[in-house]
Amino acid sequence: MSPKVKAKKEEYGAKQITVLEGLEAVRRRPGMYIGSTGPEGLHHLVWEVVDNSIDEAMAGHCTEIEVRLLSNSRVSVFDNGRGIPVEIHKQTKKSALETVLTILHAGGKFGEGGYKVSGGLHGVGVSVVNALSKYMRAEVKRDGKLWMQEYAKGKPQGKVKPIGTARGTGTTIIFEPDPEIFTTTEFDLQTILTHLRQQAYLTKGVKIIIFDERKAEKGKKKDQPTYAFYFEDGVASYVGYLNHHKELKQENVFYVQKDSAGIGVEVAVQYTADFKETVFAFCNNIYNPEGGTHLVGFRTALTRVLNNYARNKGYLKEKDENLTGEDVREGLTAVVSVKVKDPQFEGQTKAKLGNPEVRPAVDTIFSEALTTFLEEHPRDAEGIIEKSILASRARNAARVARETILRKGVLEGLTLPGKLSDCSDREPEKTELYIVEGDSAGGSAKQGRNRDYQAILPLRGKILNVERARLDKMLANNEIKSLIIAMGTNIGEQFDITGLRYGKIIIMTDADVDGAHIRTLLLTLFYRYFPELITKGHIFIAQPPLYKIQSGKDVRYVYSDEEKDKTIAEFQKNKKTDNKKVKKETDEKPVAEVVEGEEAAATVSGIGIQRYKGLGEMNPEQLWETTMDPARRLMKQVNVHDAKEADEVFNVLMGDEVEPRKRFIQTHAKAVKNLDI
Ligand code: 0RA
Repeated sequence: MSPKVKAKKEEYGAKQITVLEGLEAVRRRPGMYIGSTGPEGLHHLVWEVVDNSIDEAMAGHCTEIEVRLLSNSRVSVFDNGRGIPVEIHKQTKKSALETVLTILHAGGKFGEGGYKVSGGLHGVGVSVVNALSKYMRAEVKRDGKLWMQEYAKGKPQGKVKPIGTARGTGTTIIFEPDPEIFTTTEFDLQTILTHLRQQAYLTKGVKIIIFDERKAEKGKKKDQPTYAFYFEDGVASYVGYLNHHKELKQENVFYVQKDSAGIGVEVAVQYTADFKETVFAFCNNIYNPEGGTHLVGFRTALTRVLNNYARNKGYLKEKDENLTGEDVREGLTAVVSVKVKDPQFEGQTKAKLGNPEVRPAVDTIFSEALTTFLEEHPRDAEGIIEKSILASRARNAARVARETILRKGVLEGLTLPGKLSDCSDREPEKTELYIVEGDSAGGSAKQGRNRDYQAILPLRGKILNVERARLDKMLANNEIKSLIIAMGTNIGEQFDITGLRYGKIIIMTDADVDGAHIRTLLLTLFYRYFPELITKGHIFIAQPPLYKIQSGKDVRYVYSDEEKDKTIAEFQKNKKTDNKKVKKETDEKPVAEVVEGEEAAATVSGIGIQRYKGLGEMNPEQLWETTMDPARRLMKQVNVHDAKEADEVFNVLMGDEVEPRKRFIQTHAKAVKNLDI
């Protein structure tokens, strides 16, 4: 054994072994560090590397970050910061660069107390990226030299060494995700653009450039576009972006950036004519979908300052009640971004900020600045206050409307609607209420059902279809009233889930645009007025088949175009086999002409295909077999996410603004091309 080798062996002391174990642990349980080994985890690698450059930018040492998507799933991230130090690190006795890239959580040790982006969902350190990469290369420009080290699965393939001279300073990290770890190693440009755009908004003054340099697939032309994000005004630019295309109630975006007791606070606000609130909260550039103490501080300050202003300027008279939090949030677009040294995250997904000291910091900085803004921009102030007062009136009007229904319809009458075909069972664990669109489908459902436990309530589509109907007006609508009475839960403050008469409430509409419209409306109704029915899993959507396909006596109902093609192919194959004329299979998809209506069922070499445009086209027996029989039917249980989405669609489809509605229909026209429009 040569002395050199021996010396090297001594270097691999106890410390080094734990290092290797650390990175081995990352490879053994990648999910623990990056959440998943699917596409999300894969992109996490990029976020992790870019975060380090963003830290350098936030510390004021870096102005530009370049992200390149290279061929073979490689990604390169360059920043013009100070460059990761390369000298020997005291504790590890290795180059600081090697330490940062090979030791878990070593990344922050060299910082000088700046805010780390790390600490939230990301922030596991670039060494984790290294461990999960088949190949990595780090290049550092420092002291006039270009330093370099390469790694494989996290292990250095040599020492950190100078490979040339360099002007300026900076760091480049190139990595290639390990296909042994990830289910896919293909990066999605859109995902990367969206994330980096957001990071650019949150890091004022940094320029992020993205190059897609991947080679085009065979036969596909591909240009290699460049994107650059640079926002001088930080989150104020973000709010402007969120509000483009929206009707504004406030001309100038409110903006403040200030530090208080070591907490950095940045807030931007602009009101629109929307009914919704769009507020994003971030801590150390990490989005907090569940909010947290920063959001609480922001909201309390907003309500208090707007009420004070409205009283002082006489918008609210003595007899008037204060504006509620809900009132001042209607039409609000805001971004709240805080920088905290030691962030604590809590909640279901560790995405809610918990630090208590953040709340008063945001409250103080935001309320002072907003008070000044309102004084200096009286026209904007007027727009905001008028919008909030309008929201308050609408809410009161809706409440009165609801209470009227409660008194007149549900509470006094208490008679079940005449068009309800009730079931005989009375135990909600067993019973189901089908809400059916249209009288003819209602007729089929009535005849096809099992009357022991299935009740049918037909709703007349036309009435529900009135465009631009407001939800509070809906509540006064007889169709909706019937539904509420049939369900037995009452509504509003009187809502009582123990009164629920059916365990399953099933929305059964046609597979066309009108059907989708009515479904959206019903889901919105449930989302806003009966959320507990959704969270407790009582709401379902029936899934009628799209086609009936028949070959001889073999009858199949299929629920998608894909399934249709598959079934036809299967039938054709069987036929060929039957005829003992087995030819070589081709890849060609079966071409089948579909004719609508039972009589005109299309035939493709003896295969009958019938497309169902509406529930009414099925006879009662078919409806039972395909859509209502618990043993055979397909149903989708509605979750809060679905309903929330429907609520958003509802706002677009039925809101006061015509433009977004037009846009929505245009952008979604493709998605619904198979439907009947
Ligand atoms: C700590 C100290 C210094 C630089 C960095 C960290 C640094 C880390 C990364 C990661 C990606 N890009 C980066 N750029 C810089 C330098 C301290 C000094 O020069 O005095």
